[in-house]
Amino acid sequence: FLAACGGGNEATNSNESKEQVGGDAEKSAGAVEAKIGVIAWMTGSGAGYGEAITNGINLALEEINAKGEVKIDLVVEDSAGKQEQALSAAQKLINSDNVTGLIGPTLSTEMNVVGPEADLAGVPTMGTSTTAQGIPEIGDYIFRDSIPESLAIPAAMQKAIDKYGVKKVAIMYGNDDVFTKSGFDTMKATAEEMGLEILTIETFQKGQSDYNAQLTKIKNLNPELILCSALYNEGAVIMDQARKMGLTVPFVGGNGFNSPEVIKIAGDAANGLIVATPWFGAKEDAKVQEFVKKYTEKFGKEPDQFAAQAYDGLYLFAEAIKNAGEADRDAVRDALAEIKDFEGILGVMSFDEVGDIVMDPTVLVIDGGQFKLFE
Ligand code: PYR
Repeated sequence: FLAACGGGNEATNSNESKEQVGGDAEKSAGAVEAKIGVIAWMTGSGAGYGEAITNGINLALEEINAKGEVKIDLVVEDSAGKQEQALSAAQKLINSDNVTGLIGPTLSTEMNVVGPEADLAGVPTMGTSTTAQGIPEIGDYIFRDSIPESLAIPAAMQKAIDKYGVKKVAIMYGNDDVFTKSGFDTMKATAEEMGLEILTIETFQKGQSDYNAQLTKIKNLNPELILCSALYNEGAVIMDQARKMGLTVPFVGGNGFNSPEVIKIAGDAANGLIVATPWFGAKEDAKVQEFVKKYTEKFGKEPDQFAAQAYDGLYLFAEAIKNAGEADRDAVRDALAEIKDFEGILGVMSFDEVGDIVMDPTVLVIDGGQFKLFE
């Protein structure tokens, strides 16, 4: 299945890029050519992440190849949200496709196995949605352009606490995933630092469908805020079941929870979810608005943060390849590390000494079925 799926995507993507190069042959003369591998969660309960990520990357690819300074060929592989599948995808991309760099995988859980492999092989790797603690620290070749939970969650919690005068919280988290566990660690530490009373800590697992036991316990304790570290599928079902039992307090979630899929699954029950993110599509910024317009025209829906981070992720690679002047893995790794004040749709980006992005989060809330600025 993996080979068939990867092969299919590869064919589509290389046809696409061939067409673009063909149509722009003169401009492309002298362009630095490079192959980039993408590992994304394309099938199953988190397919919404992979769809947004590959859409964002494909839009960036079209623009970059049309400009003609760099010619990128993409090879896309599905990880299905699974460590083993992500790892075999990475091995294929690194050893058979001989990619210059990797974008992904989608989950921190997957990056924890792909990152060491890519680092050992000396393949520059950009996580565009991996926000757990310690991801860029995996090695010198591992970067990310998504802000860590350790920055995003305290920003969202602070705003929620200021606005609602919160003193008592309940925490829920998935205890079988690197990102949801890392988000929980930050939520607990931040609540303690802020002097909040933690009424209870409840856990769940991926794919769980009934959260009534945890939510009944939480409801009986009367928290003013629920801190919930979840991927969108579990998070949306939790909110739906909470609202159905009359638990109407706001939620604070992390990166994986920040997806329009939550609104699609939970409807009005998603109202009151507070998240911090570098991406806000309604920002009054020409570059942001042009991206939103093009993306919406091309894919028939608005981009989310996963699309935006992936779009900027390919641009960061294009910039590094251009500056390196060659598709050599080491040269591109060094050029990525040297990027300073790159103007993306997420804002002005630089990497710190470990390869983590330096960016300020914006706090958003779902209100009336839409993500809005939380003020
Ligand atoms: C992560 O796995 O890091 C996400 O943010 C989804």
